[in-house]
Amino acid sequence: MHEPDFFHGAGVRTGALLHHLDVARHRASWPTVTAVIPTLNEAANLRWLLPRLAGVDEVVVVDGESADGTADVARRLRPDAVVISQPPAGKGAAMRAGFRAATSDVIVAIDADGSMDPREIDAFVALICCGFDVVKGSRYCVGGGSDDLTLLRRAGNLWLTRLANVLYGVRWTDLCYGYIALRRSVVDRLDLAADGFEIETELCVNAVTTGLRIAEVPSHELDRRSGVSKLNAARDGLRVLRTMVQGRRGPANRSRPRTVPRGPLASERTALERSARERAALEQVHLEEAPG
Ligand SMILES: Nc1nc2c(ncn2[C@@H]2O[C@H](COP(=O)(O)OP(=O)(O)O)[C@@H](O)[C@H]2O)c(=O)[nH]1
Ligand SMILES: [Mg+2]
Repeated sequence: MHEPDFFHGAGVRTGALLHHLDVARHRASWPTVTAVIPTLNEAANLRWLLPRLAGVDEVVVVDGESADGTADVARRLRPDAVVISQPPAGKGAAMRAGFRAATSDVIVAIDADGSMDPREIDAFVALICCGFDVVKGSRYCVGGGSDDLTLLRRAGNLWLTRLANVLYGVRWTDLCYGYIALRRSVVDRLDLAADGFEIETELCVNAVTTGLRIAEVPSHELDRRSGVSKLNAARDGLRVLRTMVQGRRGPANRSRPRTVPRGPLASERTALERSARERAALEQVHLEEAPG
C-alpha cells in the first residue's frame, strides 16, 4: 500500500522541516545588504563578479569614467544596479560616493577586480548581526590569506598594521584591506574624507576614535583576474601613514558629523535582539552547567 510520504522517515523529515524553519527564521531577520564597488577599467572583472552578487539586495557601482565600457557592462549584467560615474579621483572618493548612494541596512565594500570572494559576504554580515558596527576582512588572521600581495606590499602592510595597533591600542592583523562591511547607520559618524587608497585606514581609525565596535573576519584575497593594480606602494603607503597619524588626534579635530546618526533599522533590531536573546540563553546554559 502506498503510504503518504510524510510517514517515511518521519524523524528525518521533521529534522529537515525544522532546519528549513530555522533558515527561514534567520532569513527573516537578515539585514538587507548593498555591495559598493569602485571601478576603474574593470569591465572584464565585473563579468566575473556581478553574477556572483545575485544574492545581494543592492549593487552600487562607482565608476571612474572607465575607458573600457565598465559602466555599460555593469548596467547590462545587473539592470537594477545604481551606476554612478565620476572623474577618477581615487578609490576613496568612489567609496564615499557609493556609501552615500547605498540604501540597505549593511554596506559591504568589495573591489571589482575579482580579488574578493563574494561567498565571504555572509560571514561579514553575520558579525554585523552579532552587534559589530564595522567588520574588516583580514588576510593575516587564522583562516585568511592572499594570492595577490607583493613582498613589498606585504611588508608595508605589516609595518603599518603594527603602528596602528600601537597608536590606537587595538590588535588588528590587517590594516590596508578593502573588504569591509559596516552598518549604514554609522557612515555619518565615520566622517570620511579620504580620496585615495587610505580610505580603509581612515574608516578603521575613525571607527576606533568614535567608539564603534569593530571585528576582523578571515578573508582570502585572490589574484586580480585581469588588468593591473592602480596602487602605488610608496605613494599610497605614505598617505596611509599620514591618515593614521592625523586620525590619532581624535574626533574633536575632525568636522562634526553631518547628520544625526539614526538608530538601527527594523531588521537590524530584530537580528540584534535575537542575538542578545541567544547570548543570554547561552550564558544561562553555562551558568546551569557550572559546578556547585
Ligand atoms: N571609481 C574608481 N575606482 C578606483 C579608482 N582607483 C582604483 N579603483 C578601484 O578600486 C579597487 C581597488 O583597486 P586596485 O587597483 O585593485 O588596488 P589593490 O587591490 O590595492 O591593488 C578596484 O576595484 C579599482 O577598480 C578610482 O580612481 N576611481
Ligand atoms: Mg585589487
